[in-house]
Amino acid sequence: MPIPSAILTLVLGMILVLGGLWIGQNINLLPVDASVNAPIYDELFRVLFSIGTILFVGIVGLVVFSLVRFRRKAGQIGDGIALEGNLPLEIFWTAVPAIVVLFVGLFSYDIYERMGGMVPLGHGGHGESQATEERVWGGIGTAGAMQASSEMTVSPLPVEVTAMQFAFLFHYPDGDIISGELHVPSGRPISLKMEAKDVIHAFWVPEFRLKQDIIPGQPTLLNFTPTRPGRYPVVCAELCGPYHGGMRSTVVVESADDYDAWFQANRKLPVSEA
Ligand SMILES: [Cu+2]
Repeated sequence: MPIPSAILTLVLGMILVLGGLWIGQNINLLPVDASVNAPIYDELFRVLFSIGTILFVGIVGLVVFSLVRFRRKAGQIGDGIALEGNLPLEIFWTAVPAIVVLFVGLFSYDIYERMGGMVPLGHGGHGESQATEERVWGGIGTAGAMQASSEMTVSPLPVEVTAMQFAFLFHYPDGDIISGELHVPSGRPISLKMEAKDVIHAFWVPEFRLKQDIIPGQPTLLNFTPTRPGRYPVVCAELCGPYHGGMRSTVVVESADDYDAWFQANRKLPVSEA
């Protein structure tokens, strides 16, 4: 007795969904996670990867199956049967993508909020900018940074980032250090205030899962807490001219002691408070 096609479709559908979920949970395509924001973002990526795998394998599988199963038989000429209108099927294939898109949209919003994207800006480690009522245009607030250190006794480390064709410059107001590499201590919240000199650039560290535009004349903020010592690339992620592809720097995440040593060796100003 042949297996009814409805049962077969159901079983294949379940295998597809379970397989997609397994792949999303167990196959990791991303670089190491090196900030507090990274594991939050990775949750979203795993879900998107599962959905993408299910849709890709399901659709390509169906196309290949149809190519083989409904192939023209020898001696068969003329048009196929005229098919038109199937209301339940049309409702089904409209509703499923609508639900998937709605779910992904709401979930993305939730992740962005948990990373600090919805926190009002201007409350970072740049007290002086608040005094002058300078307008900040966008960025990631301190929520993601705060989650890291449950004891919020550590104040965020302020760093001013200047982007230009084709380099990043990092200025540490505390010690008046200007560096081509971003040095940050692991475990401490960092608050970047960024502005561009010429055209729009973007600060992107894949290991941090963070990316923020840097705009001329409109400062943006990016708050994060690095968690894993190492050297990670800082990549310009906004096409900014002919040498955009070479616009890279490095973020060096070090232990508090190593960072202090670097800071003391490079600072120009005496620091009032530790
Ligand atoms: Cu650039």
